[in-house]
Amino acid sequence: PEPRIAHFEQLGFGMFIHWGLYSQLGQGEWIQHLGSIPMPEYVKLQDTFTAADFDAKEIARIAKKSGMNYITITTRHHDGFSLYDTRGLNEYDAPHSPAGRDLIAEFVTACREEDLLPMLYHTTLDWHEESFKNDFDAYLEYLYKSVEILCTHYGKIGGLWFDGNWSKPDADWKLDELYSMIRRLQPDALIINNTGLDQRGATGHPEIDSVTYEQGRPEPMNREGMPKYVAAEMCETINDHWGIGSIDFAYKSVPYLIESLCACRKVGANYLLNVGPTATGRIVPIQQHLLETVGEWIALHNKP
Ligand code: FUL
Repeated sequence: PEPRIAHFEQLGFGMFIHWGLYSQLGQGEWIQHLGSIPMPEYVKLQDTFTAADFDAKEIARIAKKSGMNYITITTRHHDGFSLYDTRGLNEYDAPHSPAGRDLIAEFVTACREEDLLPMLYHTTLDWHEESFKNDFDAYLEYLYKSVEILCTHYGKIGGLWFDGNWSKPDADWKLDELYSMIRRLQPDALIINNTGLDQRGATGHPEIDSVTYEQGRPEPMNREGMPKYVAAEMCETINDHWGIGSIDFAYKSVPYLIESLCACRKVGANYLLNVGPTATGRIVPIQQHLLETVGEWIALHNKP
């Protein structure tokens, strides 16, 4: 495998973070769409987004203590709101909210301090940008400029984790252009795309570095006929929501989480375990406790 892929495969366990405007409603990251919330209503959430408890260093410490080696955070989810400074592309971003900060800048710095690989989830499906519906070329330009910002203002990033191409399976997403820009600006960054398709689909583009499995048990990968050696990653959430579900107590147990991690590792896949921080950006204690207990088990396991 190429060095970035070999390195990624060794990381084993990562933290997935779904956090954004929707976290204030406590009903998952799809609530704008599923709850048919009109745009003028939904965007008001920007005015109350304070990030008052978002402490990237604390999150990185929790990940480290939990035996994790990387963190993948939603820099922008389907609602279109960016946790980073879009530098004039639009004003639907954290710096233009009461938070007034570039939260992704804080995130990448904190990851590096704890020797964690910062991975950036970025949506490709966008409910906020008009052009997504009526001028796809203009939308792609906006999307690619957005990704360019992430590739140029945050130092060396671990990679991009795209999600949403499945929303327009027949569209020409011009992925060659997007991916070659990433290779040029961030040669060591991984390119991952949660295509929502099967193993084949996920590797459908030759630049993809890792196959994603969403909430399923990964199987030993059949690499026959694949354009190159790729890693694998299974993402799963700690209860039934990605973005916080405030009355969701369907928590997975510690043995279940350990079993999931083992199920991944025994076929060489990474386990990306999701937490949904609160409206203000704090990892909820019960989630922290579950994670850190898995971390204790990992620490025991790694003792000679
Ligand atoms: C899906 C998304 O639509 C969900 O909101 C979530 O981000 C999950 C990891 O991927 O495709």
